[in-house]
Amino acid sequence: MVEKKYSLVLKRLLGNLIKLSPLGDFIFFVKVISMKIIITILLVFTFSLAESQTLQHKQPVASKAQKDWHDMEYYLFAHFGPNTFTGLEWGLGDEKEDIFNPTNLDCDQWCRVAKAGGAKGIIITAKHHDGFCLWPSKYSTHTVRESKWKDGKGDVLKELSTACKKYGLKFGVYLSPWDRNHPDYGTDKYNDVYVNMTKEIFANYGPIWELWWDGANGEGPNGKKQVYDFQRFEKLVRSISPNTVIFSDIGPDIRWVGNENGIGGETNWNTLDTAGFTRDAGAPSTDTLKSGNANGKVWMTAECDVSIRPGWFYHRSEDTLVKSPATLFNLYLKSVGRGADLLLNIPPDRRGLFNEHDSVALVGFKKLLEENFRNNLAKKGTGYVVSNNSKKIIKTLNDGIPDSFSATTLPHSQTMLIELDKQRKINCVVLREDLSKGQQCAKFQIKLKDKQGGLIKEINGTTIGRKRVISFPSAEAYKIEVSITEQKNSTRISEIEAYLIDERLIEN
Ligand code: FUL
Repeated sequence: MVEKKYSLVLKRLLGNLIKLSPLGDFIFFVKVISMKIIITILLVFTFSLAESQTLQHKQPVASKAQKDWHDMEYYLFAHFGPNTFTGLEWGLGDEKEDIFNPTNLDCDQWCRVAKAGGAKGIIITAKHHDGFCLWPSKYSTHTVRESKWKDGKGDVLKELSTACKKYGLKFGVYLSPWDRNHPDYGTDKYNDVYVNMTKEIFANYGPIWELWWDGANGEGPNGKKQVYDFQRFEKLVRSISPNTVIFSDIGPDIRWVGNENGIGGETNWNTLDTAGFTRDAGAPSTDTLKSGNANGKVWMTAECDVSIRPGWFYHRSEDTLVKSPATLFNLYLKSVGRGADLLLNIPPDRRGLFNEHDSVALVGFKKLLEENFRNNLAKKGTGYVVSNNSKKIIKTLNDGIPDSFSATTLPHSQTMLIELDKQRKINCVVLREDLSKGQQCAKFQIKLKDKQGGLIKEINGTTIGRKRVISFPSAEAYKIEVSITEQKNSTRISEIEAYLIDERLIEN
């Protein structure tokens, strides 16, 4: 195209020259040569300009492992260890090993409850800050092996990793860098210990889908603080298990959301700037972790961790304080519904079981999710992209399949429309953005309209991301118009859904 255009212009120019010259043949020769040179220069210039623009617009995107992790939406945390038996939240590290003695450990039961609660995986505290190892590590003398549980023959990681495989759940490990027991803590030797423990866990209990590096970093038994070799740890995990996603306050794969209440940012960019920050000290502010950085250089989705109880470990006194299914549903809206993932802690009790109170709440939560998101009213309508008063049907916009996104039309400032089959009462709209080319939408506007186009309600929001659930007091609507009012590059809306959820579940 470009070549043709420039040839035409040059032809016209040189053609005029020939008409004026008697040396026709010579001129013709010069004409051809110079035309070729000029075209080449123009082409090189055009292509390098285009390339530099592509590079400029190249945005971070999720790796395959990060995308798969994101699609899991919600999974469980299991805080278990000496604290379960002492009633502490942060063990001191000097607890007698015998204190760890579950009377009826049954990891199959954990998995059955997880499944019945709709969770996709379980991350266990293989080692919390007290240093006690739930597996018989060769690199510690403070483990299940030294306890009287199963005469020192027990291995919680073995039982849980086996059960997860059996039930089709992902298995994750929390391996606290902070260790209040290990005699080498605070010295270089401890980095070797941590590396060896990591190797041990991956070799004996893998595959490990998520590895959790907790941010708490205090003093060890000798009063010293550790300088962790996180670069070495990361290199190790990448080499032995490239598909594992690593969590820490600042990744490398998943970031902390900046609070332990399970609440994601209403503005939530999947990108973060990590330059200048370190894992053990000096993460970005909790607000930044919550919202991400719009132009952040690294893809790093937020994970919202929260416990079903006030504490992370089981305490009998908290049996009456277990979150209700409705509260969990609300947390789902504020985590997964804001484009993050939800990590919900269910602490096994002293028997080594998920407690009845927690199990009932979890199953109730799943029921609420199913009941309230079963009937996608947008699916019964017609999806369009609207530009300059004309509308074009886009079937994939409301087919209920988020990955069916079709990039047939992506005008710079776009409006999508769902016309329902009839005027319907709705109180929840779900938007999904295809993130395969990066996250783009910075501001959106939803207008609910009646059949004649009369405005019923207007809702403004910021980011969309993988999934954005917007709930509001019920309104009758025929049209749901979604406009992108500010964006980085063209936003790829992959799905619009509409629901009438139980009014009592909406916190407005
Ligand atoms: C924190 C820890 O100090 C808590 O004990 C808990 O494990 C929580 C998930 O992370 O940093």
